[in-house]
Amino acid sequence: MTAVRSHFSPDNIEGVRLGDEVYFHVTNLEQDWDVPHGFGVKGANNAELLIMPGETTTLKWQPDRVGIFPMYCTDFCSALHQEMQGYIRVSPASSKVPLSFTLGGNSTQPTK
Ligand SMILES: [Cu+2]
Repeated sequence: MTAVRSHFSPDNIEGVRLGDEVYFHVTNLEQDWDVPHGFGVKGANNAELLIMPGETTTLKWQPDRVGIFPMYCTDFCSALHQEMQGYIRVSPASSKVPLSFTLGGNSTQPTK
């Protein structure tokens, strides 16, 4: 995903299943050198990321339950910092929910 003031893209992820290992590769697309972004997921055991402009870093996350998990920017980046967030839905291991992701309600789910 990408991070630029003031959103992540995508910011809504479906189709993760319990037992999956999830790798978030987050790229900071800022043009200004002094605007790092952070990235954290509720329930992750490791600390959040700090991503400098132009860089990509990776957070590994293994959800421990079914449910909705917020992800968010953890570094104050602008007046809209608190809007820089999104959600991941974790479904049961037996679920058939396909992996899909959206930004602002525009589905980018691949065709079957
Ligand atoms: Cu931020």
